[in-house]
Amino acid sequence: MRLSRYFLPVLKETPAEAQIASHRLMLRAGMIKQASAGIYSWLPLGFKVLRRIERIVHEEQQRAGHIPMLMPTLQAADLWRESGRYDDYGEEMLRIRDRHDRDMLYGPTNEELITDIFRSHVASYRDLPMTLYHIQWKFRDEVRPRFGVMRGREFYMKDGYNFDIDKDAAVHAYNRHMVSYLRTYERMGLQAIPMRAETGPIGGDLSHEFLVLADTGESEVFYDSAITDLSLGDRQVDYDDWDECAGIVQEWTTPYARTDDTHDDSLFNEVPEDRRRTRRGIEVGQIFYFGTKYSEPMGATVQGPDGKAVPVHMGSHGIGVSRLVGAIIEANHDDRGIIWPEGVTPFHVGLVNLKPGDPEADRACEKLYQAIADLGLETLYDDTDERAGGKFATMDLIGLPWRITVGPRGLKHGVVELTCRRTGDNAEMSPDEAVERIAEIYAPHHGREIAEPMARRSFHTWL
Ligand code: 5CA
Repeated sequence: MRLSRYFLPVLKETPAEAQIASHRLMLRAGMIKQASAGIYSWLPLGFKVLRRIERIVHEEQQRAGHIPMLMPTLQAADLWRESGRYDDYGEEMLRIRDRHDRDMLYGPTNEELITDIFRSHVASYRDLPMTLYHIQWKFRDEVRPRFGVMRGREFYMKDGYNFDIDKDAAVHAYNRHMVSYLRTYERMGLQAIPMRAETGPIGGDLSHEFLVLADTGESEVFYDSAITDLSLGDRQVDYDDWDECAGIVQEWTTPYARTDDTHDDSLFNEVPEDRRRTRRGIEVGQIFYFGTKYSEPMGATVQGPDGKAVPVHMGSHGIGVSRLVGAIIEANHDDRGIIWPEGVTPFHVGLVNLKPGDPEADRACEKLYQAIADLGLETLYDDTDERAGGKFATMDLIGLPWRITVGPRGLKHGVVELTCRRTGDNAEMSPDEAVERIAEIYAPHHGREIAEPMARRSFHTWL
C-alpha cells in the first residue's frame, strides 16, 4: 500500500479524552474514531489489526476442532425468557421493540440462541461432542464505557459453545479451550495468564479468565512468578487427547494466579515470598463450564446410549477480539508510539523513501516493494513528500515492527537501512539482504496455518 493513496488520519495532538496509552495511540495513529460513547468506527489501519487478530482466533479455533458459524446481533426476547435471563441480565442489556411491538435485544452473549439451534437439530449422543463458535459484535450497555475499545459498549467477541454428553466430556472441552487460548494469545505476542474466576451472569461453577499483565489493567492480580516462565512454544498438541490437554491445564493452573475476585491471602502466602507478585491485568478472555444451566430449562436433550433423554453439558468460551487490539498496545508501546508484535502487525514492513522523485530511490523502493510482496508480505510504502523527520515519526507512531529506509546517499554505496522498531537497532545492508532478513523474520508467523496440521477431526476453511 502506498501511503499517498491510503487513508491514515494520524493526529499530531494527544486527544484529551484518552486516559490510557492504547486509547491515545489508537486515536493518534488513525485506527479508530468514536461514533458515540463506547462505540467506534474502525478506520483502515485499525480494521487491518482487528482482522489479523480475528484470523488468528479462527485458525486456532479450527485447529482445536471447533466449527465456525454466524449468529445475528439482534435476538428475540422470548428465548431469554425461557432461560430466565431476560429479567436477570439487568441494565446492561439493550432492549429494543420492533414495529410489531415484539421485544428484541442486542445480544450481549449467545447461550440462548445457540442452545435453541442445538435443540432444533441434534437429537443423539452420536452427534457429540460438538463445539460451535462465531465472531460477532456484542452490545453491553456498560455504565462507564472507557479506555477506548478496551471497555466499549459495542465490541467484537469470539464466543464458542461446547455440547457434550456428560461432565467429563465437557471438562475436556473446557481444557481444550484453555490450551487453544494459550496458543492463540502466544501467536499474538501476548502472555495471557489463566486465573480462577467468578462466573457472574453466565453461571456455572468452573471458570478461568485470561489476563495480560499491564499497569492500566482494570483487575488487580496476584500470582506466582513461576507461571510467567511457562510457554507452549512450538509444542504440538493433539486436541482429542484428554490426558494431554488435562496435563497442560494442570501445568498452567498449579502456580497460584487469581484476580481480586477470587484472591485468597492464605493460599497466596504459601508461594515463596520472592515469587509473589501483585500487579494489574487486562481480561482478554474467559472460559466457563456451566453444565445443564441452559440445556435443562430450554429442553436441549439428546438420547443417550441407553435410549434415555439427557440434558447436554455445556460451557461457553469468549475472547475479546476488539479489546485485544487495545491490550496488545498496552503491552507493546513506548513514548514514540505502538510496537506491533510480528503476528498481528497491520503491515509487515514500513518502507521509507527519503527522496521521492529521485529515479534511483524510486526504482530501489519499487523493487523492494515487489520483492516483499512476492514473499506474501505487506508493505506500507511512504512515497509522500513529507520531510524525513515527519516520516519517521509517523512510522514510529503506527508501530510497524520493521522499517526499510531508502535514500540516494545510501544507494550510492549499494545499501539501504533496516531498523527494528522495538530495539531501535539499525543496520545497513544491500536491498537483497534486507529482503532476506524480512523473509527470515516472518517465516515463523507467515503461512504457519499451512505448515502445521490442523486438528484431525475437522478442518474448516475460513475466508
Ligand atoms: N458467553 C461468555 C463466554 S463466550 C461471555 O460472554 N464471556 S465474557 O463476558 O467474559 O466476555 C468474553 C470476553 O469479551 C471478555 O473476556 C472480554 O475480553 C471481552 N469483553 C467483555 N466485555 C467487554 C467490553 N465491554 N468491551 C470490550 N470487550 C469486552
